[in-house]
Amino acid sequence: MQEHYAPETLEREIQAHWKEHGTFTAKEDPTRVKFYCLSMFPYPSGRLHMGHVRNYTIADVIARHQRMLGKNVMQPMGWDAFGLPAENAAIDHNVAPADWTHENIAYMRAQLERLGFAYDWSRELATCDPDYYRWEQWFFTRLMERGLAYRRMAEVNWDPVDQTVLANEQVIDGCGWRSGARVERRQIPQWFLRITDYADELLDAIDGLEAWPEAVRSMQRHWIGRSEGLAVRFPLARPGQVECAGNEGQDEGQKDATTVCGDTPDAAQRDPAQPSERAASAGLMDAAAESIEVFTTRPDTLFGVTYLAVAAEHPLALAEAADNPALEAFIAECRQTSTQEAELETMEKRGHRLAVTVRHPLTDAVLPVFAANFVLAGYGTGAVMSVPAHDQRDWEFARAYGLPMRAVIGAQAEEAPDISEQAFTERGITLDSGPFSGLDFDAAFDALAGRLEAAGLGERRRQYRLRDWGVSRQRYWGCPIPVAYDANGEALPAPDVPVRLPTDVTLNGISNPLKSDAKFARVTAADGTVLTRETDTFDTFMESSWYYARYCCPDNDAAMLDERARYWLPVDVYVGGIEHAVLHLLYSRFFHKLLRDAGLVDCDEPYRRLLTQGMVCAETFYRERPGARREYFAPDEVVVETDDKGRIVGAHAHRDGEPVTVGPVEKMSKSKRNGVDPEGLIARYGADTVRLYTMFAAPPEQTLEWSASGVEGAFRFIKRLWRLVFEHVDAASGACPDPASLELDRDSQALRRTVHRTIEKVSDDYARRYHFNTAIAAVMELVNALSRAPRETVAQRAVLHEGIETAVLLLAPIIPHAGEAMWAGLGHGPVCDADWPKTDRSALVADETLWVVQVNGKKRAELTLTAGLAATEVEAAALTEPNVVRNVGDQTVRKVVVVEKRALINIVVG
Ligand code: ANZ
Repeated sequence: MQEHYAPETLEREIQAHWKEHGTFTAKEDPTRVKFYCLSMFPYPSGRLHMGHVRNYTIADVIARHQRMLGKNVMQPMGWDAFGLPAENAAIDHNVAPADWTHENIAYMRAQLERLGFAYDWSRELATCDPDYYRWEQWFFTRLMERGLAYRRMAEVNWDPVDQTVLANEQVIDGCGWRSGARVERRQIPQWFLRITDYADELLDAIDGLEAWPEAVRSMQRHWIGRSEGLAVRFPLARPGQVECAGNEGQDEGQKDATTVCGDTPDAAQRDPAQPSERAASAGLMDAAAESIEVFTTRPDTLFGVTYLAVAAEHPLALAEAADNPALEAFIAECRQTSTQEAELETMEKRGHRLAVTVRHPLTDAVLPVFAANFVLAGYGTGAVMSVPAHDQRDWEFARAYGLPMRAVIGAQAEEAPDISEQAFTERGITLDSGPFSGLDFDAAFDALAGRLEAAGLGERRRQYRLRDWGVSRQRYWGCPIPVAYDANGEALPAPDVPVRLPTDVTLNGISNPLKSDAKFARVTAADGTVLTRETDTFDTFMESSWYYARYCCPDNDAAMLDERARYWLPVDVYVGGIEHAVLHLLYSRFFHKLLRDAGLVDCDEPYRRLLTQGMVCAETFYRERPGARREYFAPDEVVVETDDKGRIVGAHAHRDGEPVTVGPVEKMSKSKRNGVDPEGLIARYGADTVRLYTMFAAPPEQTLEWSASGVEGAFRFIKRLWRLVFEHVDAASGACPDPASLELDRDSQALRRTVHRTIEKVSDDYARRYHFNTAIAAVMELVNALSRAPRETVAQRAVLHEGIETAVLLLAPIIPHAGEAMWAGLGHGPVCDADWPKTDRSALVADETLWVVQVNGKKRAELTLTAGLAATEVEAAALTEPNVVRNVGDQTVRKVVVVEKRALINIVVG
């Protein structure tokens, strides 16, 4: 017997075998059903952490299970290899980012191999490899041609001391991470992809993503944020206050004015640039600025408008600021503060009254205008009609600035709401709205929209929260944007795609080395003109937006994608972290649609099913230190004290025996020192134990709370199964007959029923619910039953044999190495190619049913009856059972309830 379970050598041997035989190399085969299983690829940070292990184990189990179901499975792996950490490491350790990245890739690849993942390594890709990013560059130039990539001014974080652009993560509390200087916001030209052109399709198609978690679908919906509303123009009452050429001689309050932002609604949707930019590009300040356009989703509140508020960077505010230092200071202050939407709700509402006033488009009342910090420059028109009675932000602002409020919506007709404490924000019936009173929301919307449209003062509009995707980054370690500029600053596709990123650079931590690289900066066009190269690189979300497609044909050096992408796509299941719910998943859905519209793929969505795994958490241990930061202890630096139920009640440090505080269970992290290094665990227990434990500890979507004793338990279980298998192999004499063809005694029938019920349950848990923890629990129960089973007769041994084989097959995707060894021990070929066991339905039919009999809800007896009896027969049997008879005594039987499904009989007496 292979007595000893020795994972270390066993796993290495089996991994070597897989490698040598190319077991997991996937080949396109149109005659077979394909299954593309994908995990979000890692950033090569240096070492795998437990979160990676969990993510990749989940996907691997799914992939191996699908293979056993007979699918043609492809499971690739690669590296999201561009990004800021490589630059930081380069500065800290004085290594080139490329070298650092490649070393990390090599190390982490070896770690992944040690975990026994069934990857097709022949498809491995790294996004920093020119063979990869050249196609991104090629595709970008196609997008430029089609007007889907364009350049405009946009804001960046500017460090005035280091004279450099900072990434968001380099801005700490508003200051540059290195210089400590207060960061400014600056406008520089940047590249954008027109994702807003796809806003409707991206939104509408979410309904079809039925195998995605609802949370992710709703986050995406919200991010796209389509609002149906009305653009309304409020004519300027004193246009002369704004320094605009071209408005001389026009009547004050003229109503059929043109819009202040100078855009058609259509253009505003195509390019929702900041209004200030749009205005500038439309030559606003030269044109007649005769009205302020607002966007509202509540036109029913129009009669309640008591003032307008514009963003600090709205052209009207900027124009007035030219000779108003106080306003200028206010605008500068607004620029400093972030305009995160979440903060807009909670921050103090502040504003500055402008000299300009407007007229209400229907009542003609003159209304004041404020520049206000709660109006976003980049949303809608950068201006809002303020209705303090019905909008809480407006209410707070009106309170602070002593502005009037007019209630125009009530819960009932003619019932004014109480707005003394807060705004009444619900929809209701219009009041005090002239001819528009007494209408519900929809009717008021229609009537007011119609009236304003007829007067040329407004139109219905769809507005999106989604902005075009800014893809320029002022960083070195990224894919060069394949653009060059002629002497006039005209942007042209780079004449020499692929534009290779120079890798022999020195980073000083301040400026982008591409800027000072004279060789890189110049390029000559086909006609001999010298062009200046773009030195910005792409946002790394660009590379991760299409890698799933390139895995289908990573070796094609003549095309970005080929017919193999049509075979494999869409991805059948995509496994990754919920933190990518919005940006990565939305960008790659968008990119997929771009690829489709370029004829490169033929499906509409990249990922059919999405599985978002939960965090891996563990206890924290710390000591407070007066005047210093908390000191955290790693789990191996403390001794924990537990109560008799195994719960942690206290802990002390190894080093001094003094107590440490047991902190909350938190996500494993370096800063809290509560991480568990997968490498150490694999060395101690083997990869199969780590895999089994991570799959057993929690269902994939839920948080996994780490437990060292759980790992130990998983290890013991594998050893038990191992022993069961090999003892059986040793004891077996000759071939086992198929138990289905044998006459079985009652116990063997029951055991066989357990075997097939387990197949049924585990198959469902694997395929439909992805609840591997309950699947494992079911196999554990089966193993318990098998260990106890008699093995005297041929029939008993046949059932035992079937049960043991079943247990091995059902666990093989989770513990693939031990699975291979045990399956080989049972006399078969590779388990990864074995057929997934099938339920024998005839084995499920019980010829007896065990009933529970209750009297007034209390269990009084168990009754074994022939299966399939009529309810009256069951009832009769229950009423004559001696213990039941005793308990009923001389009371009257009022009712007998027979619950067939639960095999339960309740006798109601009294
Ligand atoms: C008047 C009004 C009355 C509004 C009322 C709401 C309630 P969503 O649904 O998110 O699209 N708004 C418009 N542009 C804005 C900007 N640039 N910055 C800040 N707020 C802006 O929200 C649309 C609503 O948000 C609009 O409807 C507008 O306020 C405000 F009882 O107009 B509402």
